[in-house]
Amino acid sequence: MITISAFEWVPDFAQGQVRDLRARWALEEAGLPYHARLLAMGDQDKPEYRALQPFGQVPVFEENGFVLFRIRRHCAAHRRTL
Ligand SMILES: N[C@@H](CCC(=O)N[C@@H](CS)C(=O)NCC(=O)O)C(=O)O
Repeated sequence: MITISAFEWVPDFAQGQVRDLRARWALEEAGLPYHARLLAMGDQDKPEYRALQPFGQVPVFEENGFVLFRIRRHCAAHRRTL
């Protein structure tokens, strides 16, 4: 199962602008099931998340131990489907 990280909460100005949207939209369009890993405030600074995304940003794409944190590469990873 694919997991995409996202912030549990963002301020109004950022609603609909956060980059997990692109990955999630692409997966929805492709009909690929995924799990959203929602980060609470401060979770992005925890060592376990920094190990996946050294800048503490979203999204991170995870699938069977394969991890990506650049959004355009998320789509490239599934280019045969997308
Ligand atoms: N190059 C990264 C950029 C990701 C990015 O800028 N994420 C923003 C949200 S749109 C973020 O997590 N910002 C929080 C922060 O930088 O602390 C990508 O394309 O995935």
